[in-house]
Amino acid sequence: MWCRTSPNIAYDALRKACGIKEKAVLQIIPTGETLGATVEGIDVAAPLAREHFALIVRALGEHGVLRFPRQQLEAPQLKAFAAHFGSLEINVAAAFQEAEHPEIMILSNIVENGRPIGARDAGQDWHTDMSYSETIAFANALYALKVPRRDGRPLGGTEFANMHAAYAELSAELKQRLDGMTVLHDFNKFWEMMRQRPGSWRPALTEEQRNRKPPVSHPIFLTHPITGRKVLYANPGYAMRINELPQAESDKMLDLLFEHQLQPRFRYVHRWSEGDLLFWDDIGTLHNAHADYGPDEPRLIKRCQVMADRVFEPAFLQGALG
Ligand SMILES: O=C(O)CCC(=O)C(=O)O
Ligand SMILES: [Fe+2]
Repeated sequence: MWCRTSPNIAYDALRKACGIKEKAVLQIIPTGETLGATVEGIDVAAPLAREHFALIVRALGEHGVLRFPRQQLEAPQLKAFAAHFGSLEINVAAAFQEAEHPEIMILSNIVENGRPIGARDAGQDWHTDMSYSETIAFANALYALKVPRRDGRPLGGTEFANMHAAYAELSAELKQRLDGMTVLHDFNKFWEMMRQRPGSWRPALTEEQRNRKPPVSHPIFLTHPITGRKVLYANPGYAMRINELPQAESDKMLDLLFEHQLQPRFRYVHRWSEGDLLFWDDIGTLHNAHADYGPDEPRLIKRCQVMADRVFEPAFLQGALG
């Protein structure tokens, strides 16, 4: 049974509709924008109740980006939460992993004793996490410890684009024409683009790293496992070409799709607070980390990537969608 969540649904009605006990109720408050909801009434560090798991999966499909405010998480708890949704990825670049917890990556511009403690430029252009991987990503969990601020305003926001909406608003002709086509994605595209930026810390990928993540193809339209609706699955960060089109036509079509998918009406910015756990759907969204803060405005985020190895399984969906 689908529990649509809305700020207007009273606790009691929501509880009854979902058939869950009083203390298991959590509140999902949509931003009212194209993406995003705040999840209240849950301590992410505590064991995850089955009912909460189901509500979170559904809300993730519906809202794309979930914010769990005021959390207190250590690496094991961040990992334990994320692991409910799929296997955890250890990034192929193997840079800035938390000691003892290689599944946790550190994103930061902080330098301690002359050494950067994290990747300072992670995700600073439009992309979809791990579209370059044979098994794609399902979700990403980012936990904010330090948020840069200027004049009291938070900087370093993370912006998202809604690929359910982008697909829905493609013309019928384009939907039909592209249906069944596939896109080639390459990890090295984004890596090299970032590497070319002035002052980049990134070394060229080694042959071994490139061999571990060779370019892969995925359908240009995916059926989202949670919503059952189609999404546009192509992104400027990793998409190289549409395999079924001649090169020049593919280039033109990708440019058109990138422009389409990043229109302001599909976009939503998350502005961070310390203690936010942000959990987003990587199948139905793109994102871009805003690089609008300086080296003396510290940002520190811990990140845990969830793969889409379980979300397509009937047993997983049964547990989440009933
Ligand atoms: O730091 C951010 O806001 C997002 C970075 C990013 O793209 C990621 O963690 O996948
Ligand atoms: Fe990312």
